[in-house]
Amino acid sequence: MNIVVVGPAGSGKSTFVRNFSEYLRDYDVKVVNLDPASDPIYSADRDVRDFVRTEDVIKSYRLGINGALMKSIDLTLNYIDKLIVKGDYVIFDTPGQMELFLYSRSGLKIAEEISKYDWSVCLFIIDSEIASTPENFASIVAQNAVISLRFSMPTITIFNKCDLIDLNLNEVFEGLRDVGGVFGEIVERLMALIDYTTLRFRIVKISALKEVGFDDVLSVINEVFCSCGDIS
Ligand SMILES: Nc1nc2c(ncn2[C@@H]2O[C@H](COP(=O)(O)OP(=O)(O)OP(=O)(O)O)[C@@H](O)[C@H]2O)c(=O)[nH]1
Ligand SMILES: [Mg+2]
Repeated sequence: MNIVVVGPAGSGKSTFVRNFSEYLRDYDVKVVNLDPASDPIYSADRDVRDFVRTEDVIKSYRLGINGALMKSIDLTLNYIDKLIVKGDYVIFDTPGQMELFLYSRSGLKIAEEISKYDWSVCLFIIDSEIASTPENFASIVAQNAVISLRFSMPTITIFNKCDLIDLNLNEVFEGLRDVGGVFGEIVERLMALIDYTTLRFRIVKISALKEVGFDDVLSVINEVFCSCGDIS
């Protein structure tokens, strides 16, 4: 199966990819770097930077950093056949600028190509600190739904960096009930979305750095896989 790791800049995607692939070493696990802007911190079986490097795109196309990142993702699409690989678990690391990947046509095409033949799941890696207020938690629920819809993949939200903050989601849920006014109405409706996202399965808290919670990640992936059915 394919595991596509997405999340905001610095949330710990690459650290997760490095350590989770090591955790899965008894399987045929492959790692693919889809971030054209940074060298992988793991040994990649496929690396987009063999074909597209954002620093070169800046020079060749005389673009600023955001334009170059967009262009890099467009160029990545040309090499997608060379970047897709088979394995028991194929883990894809994605660019830090999640919105460029998520909202661009090329990003969407890349996700489509990845999930064409094999069952695919998205792991949405979030820094636990960001999830610690009711408002932010609600926006994460909304983002989870956006990722599922855009990529047509079940999306599991993973709360990372639990070694730094002990996220008490019961408190966050309590806080959500107390939010009033217009925002309260939005939150109330948004919470119904939890039933439609993989947050209903289980809250998964991990430390990608300290390798905590990886058993949970694997079992929730398998739960989602089973509930979606074998589409082979
Ligand atoms: N304490 C702690 N630090 C972490 C954890 N996971 C990642 N980090 C740190 O967070 C920083 C960013 O980690 P990366 O793995 O590069 O994050 P990323 O999402 O790949 O970043 P970009 O690709 O730049 O968006 C690094 O300094 C990591 O060591 C964690 O579980 N706990
Ligand atoms: Mg990274």
